[in-house]
Amino acid sequence: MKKLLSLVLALAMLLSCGAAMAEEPKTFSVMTMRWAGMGDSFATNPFLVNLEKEMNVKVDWQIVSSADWFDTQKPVLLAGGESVLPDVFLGFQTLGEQDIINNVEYFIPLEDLIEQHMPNLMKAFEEMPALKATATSADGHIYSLPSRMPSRPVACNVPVVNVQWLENLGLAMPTNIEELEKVLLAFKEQDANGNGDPNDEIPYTSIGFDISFLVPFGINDPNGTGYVVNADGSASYVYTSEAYKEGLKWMNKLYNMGVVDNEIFTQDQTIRDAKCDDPVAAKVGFAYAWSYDAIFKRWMKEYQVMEPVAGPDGVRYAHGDLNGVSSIKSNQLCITTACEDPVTVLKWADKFYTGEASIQNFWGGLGEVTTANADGTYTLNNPPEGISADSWYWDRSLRDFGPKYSSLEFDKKIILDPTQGDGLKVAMDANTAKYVTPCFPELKFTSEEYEELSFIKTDIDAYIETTRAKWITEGGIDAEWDAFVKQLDAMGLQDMNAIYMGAYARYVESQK
Ligand SMILES: [Ca+2]
Ligand SMILES: [Ca+2]
Repeated sequence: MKKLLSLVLALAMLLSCGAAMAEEPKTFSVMTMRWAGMGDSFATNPFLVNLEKEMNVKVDWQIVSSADWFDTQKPVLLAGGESVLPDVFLGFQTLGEQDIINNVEYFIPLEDLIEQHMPNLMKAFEEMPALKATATSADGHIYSLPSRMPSRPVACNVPVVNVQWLENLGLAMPTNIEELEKVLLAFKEQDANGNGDPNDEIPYTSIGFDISFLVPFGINDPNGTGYVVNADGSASYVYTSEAYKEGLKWMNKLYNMGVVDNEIFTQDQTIRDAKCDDPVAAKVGFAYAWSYDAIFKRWMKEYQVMEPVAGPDGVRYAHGDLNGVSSIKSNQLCITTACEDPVTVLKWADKFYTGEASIQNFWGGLGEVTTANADGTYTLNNPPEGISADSWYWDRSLRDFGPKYSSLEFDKKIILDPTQGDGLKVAMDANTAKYVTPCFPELKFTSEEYEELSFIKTDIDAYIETTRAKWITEGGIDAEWDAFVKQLDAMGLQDMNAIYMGAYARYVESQK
């Protein structure tokens, strides 16, 4: 044992002498989760390889697979404490906020170090205060670095209509909910797809209840939080609001008219997709969709993203996030107390916070997956024969995981193919993004709040789901509304609202 110790000491001395002369690279371990079967090919991304040389560091990548991570490895590791922890965790799926805040003694507060050593991130915080607010934990510290992904659309789940059907029936593009109602009814009553059968059209379909359908009533909640930001900047709960009630009444009316697919509450994605990509005829008239190319496939050319219809108040609303849908993420990199040199890690991580670094970490290296053009723009290269673009990006980059920041300005320099994939999502913004209003962000809570929410929210969400399905298919919302609100209060809605409003106030405050 003594011999070993002296050997280690000698080695350490040798290393530190070596560092003084030849500047040995500083090594730190980075643990990151990849989806099962993906492997570690991303680590050969030229940006990451070159950055090691530039910063004179050596990253010891510790790749864990999603197949073992969540149920097995992560709980063991967090229970094992500092001696078994890596220096760094990377990726919001590797460690989430609850993992960090419930084990906060193992994580280094980074806010002062960020100020001293991360000029790129400081600039990003200044340009986009939501980035800083998202990174700030409930106790006011920043334990993990955030990301903003490049070229994300502002609007999500946009309204898509079959324009061939409109033409076949001589109908104009609907501009408000009354006109939409008439169009959907015409789709139902007439032979909109022109195959001789007036009864094989499905005017509107979705998988389960889709909150997008109530967007014309002023409900914008792309993060699925259950809360909306009102015009005066205050926030409130969606499912006890007048807008939600009126929206469901309208949906029930449409259901009774026979224009809402009566299988929405029973069908899964496979069944819905089969309807949208029917081999014989286009079968669906109207839907809210993310990538409508991926849904309508062979009929895609018959569909167009329309401007959102105006609601009862005459205003058009769209579903989305002004900072980019699902663009801002927290928990992308945290440093444990096992790390001896957090400053070196942060100096390395700061290099991730430029536009050029972000496109390379989101799609792939320059000269390989991405190209820097002479005019200052950037394009994506075509994937090798037989590989889909998305799997190529996952193979060659950190993709959704890790620090990134593409500014709104830098986004404009990225040129994507507007006919498919990520580029189509951005192109779909043309008719919709201008109607997007501020949305309620994903928030961070204290350990106690997470625990309380896990009790209250599960019950409340389940109750909301069952009442909603009944009110859409059978009606009765007016008669049952007051009892519904009373029941929610009995289930702890006011406590839940207080927790959310407190966390939202902290979020707003930490933008300053
Ligand atoms: Ca019909
Ligand atoms: Ca037909």
